[in-house]
Amino acid sequence: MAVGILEVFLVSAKGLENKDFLGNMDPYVIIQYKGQERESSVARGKGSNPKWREKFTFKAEYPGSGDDYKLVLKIMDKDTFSSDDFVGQATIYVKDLLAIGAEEGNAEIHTTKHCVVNAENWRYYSWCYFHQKGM
Ligand SMILES: [Ca+2]
Repeated sequence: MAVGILEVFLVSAKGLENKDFLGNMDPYVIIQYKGQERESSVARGKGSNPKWREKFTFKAEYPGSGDDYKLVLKIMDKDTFSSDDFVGQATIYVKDLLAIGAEEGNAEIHTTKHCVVNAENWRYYSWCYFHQKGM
């Protein structure tokens, strides 16, 4: 079994539906991988086209338990006086990335567009990298 670090570079999103009725929304992203959760900073007032440019790391194993090798990214709108609104969700499947990383020591998915559920034109960009510990 290969044990390593899965890195996700959260780049930007485009064409999100604006969920804030007062003006431009304040998008942030909750990233989940196999029970681990990370949260991005809030792109205050950036509305439909936020940029984050932040890197997150997760512990990853291949082959690990279960077959759900996926990163789930929930895009939310931060609200001050009410609970945050759900904007959209994207899933990145990393099984191939981990499999190649386990074989070669490391592997990369270059910056890629991912569809955000609920609408065709929503796009989310990210970059993923997996490297084994000790390599
Ligand atoms: Ca807001």
